[in-house]
Amino acid sequence: MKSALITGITGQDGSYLAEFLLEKGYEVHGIKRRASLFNTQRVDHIYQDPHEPNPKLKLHYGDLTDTSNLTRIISEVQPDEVYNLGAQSHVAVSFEAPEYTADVDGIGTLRLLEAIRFLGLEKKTRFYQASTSELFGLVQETPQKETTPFYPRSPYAAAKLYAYWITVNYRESYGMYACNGILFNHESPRRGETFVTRKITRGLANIALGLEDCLYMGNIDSLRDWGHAKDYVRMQWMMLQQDVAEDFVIGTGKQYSVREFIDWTAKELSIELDFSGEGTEETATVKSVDNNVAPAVKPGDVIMRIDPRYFRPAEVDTLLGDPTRAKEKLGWVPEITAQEMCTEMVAEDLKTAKRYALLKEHGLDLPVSLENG
Ligand code: NDP
Ligand code: GDR
Repeated sequence: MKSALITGITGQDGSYLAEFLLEKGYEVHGIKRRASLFNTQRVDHIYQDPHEPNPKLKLHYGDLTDTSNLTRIISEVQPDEVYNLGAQSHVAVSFEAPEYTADVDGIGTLRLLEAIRFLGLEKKTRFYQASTSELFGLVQETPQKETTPFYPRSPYAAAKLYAYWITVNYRESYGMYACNGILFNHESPRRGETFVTRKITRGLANIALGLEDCLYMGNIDSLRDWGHAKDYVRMQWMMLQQDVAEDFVIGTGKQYSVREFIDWTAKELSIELDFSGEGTEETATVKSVDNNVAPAVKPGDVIMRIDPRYFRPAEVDTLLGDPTRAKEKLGWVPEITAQEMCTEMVAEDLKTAKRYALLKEHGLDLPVSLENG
């Protein structure tokens, strides 16, 4: 039986990857951070009681900033594969916490690679690094592929640039099977609530049911290549099953604006929107609505405004992936379109909003914050 260690197992990708590897018969180990509240919601459904004989999923307390902890866990687990998905992964937050982001996302990667080498596992343990399309930043060619020059535009991207190159360096210096998946944005109903797609699906579902009034957005002209996290974790595993370690760009080859994603989401909720105004004055007003689906909304309601607080000091305006190499060499193609993903996300967020609306109707407290992210 193969064993895998996943950093970031409590995150979006980590949870899908853990499910995927368990189905493949792996023993899966994950690193979770100590938090003052439970933070394992995304993996609770696959959690196995450690008192049961031979649990296939084991969680270890740890942190990417803690070298001795990482070295001890790797020494205990002796993993065949390490997936480094742990990160301070929010681009806007990285401007607020640049040093911490560099430590976790950049040096954290070095700590893992060095632990593998120090423990003499460099010929046994294969290493996957969660690299990102944010490396392309201020894009130098369109679409972006493996040979496109990098131009990071945030502390997050600069930290991930270090992680990218140190992964290449350990491959070249020590003959490690170490590779980078340069992944474009991928989303799902498990996406963190402050990333743009989930902020939109959750926010508009809440507005449809009267739990919120208005969605406040940043730069809605921004263009992204959005895929589904399920398709992308399959690819992470495939990258570690080759004869030779190589880096791959993973995207869908299609791009849409944030404004289009807002429009799709509204349509899923049977709301027709009218976008008007420019720049920070732009708004989205309800043109028509089916009140069976969105009972709290009426024509004329302004349900989206721009709030400059969500603008970033430097923006990545456009990203579009060219996944040709992944298709030709690995036979990988994305199976879920961005629109299908949006449909799934809205359905899930609407379900949750209905539960909260019911609680509110009965004068009960809402179990989660409705903070707009
Ligand atoms: P999430 O933000 O959903 O998950 C990040 C994970 O990292 C969480 O489990 C989080 O723990 C953990 N983490 C954060 N800080 C630390 C730390 N100091 N030590 C250990 N673990 C930590 O990200 P995604 O699942 O979306 O992304 C996975 C990886 O892929 C990330 O590295 C991200 O940068 C990268 N990436 C993501 C893309 C995307 O579109 N989703 C695209 C390209 C790359 P906790 O739950 O406790 O917060
Ligand atoms: P990104 O994702 O920065 O691409 O990083 P995010 O969803 O945060 O932003 C995408 C684009 O939408 C614009 N935007 C807003 N973004 C947020 N979060 N909130 C808003 O209100 C808002 N309004 C407009 C942003 O400016 C941006 O242009 C994600 C993360 O998962 C990274 O970890 C990963 O590496 C990259 O994708 C690929």
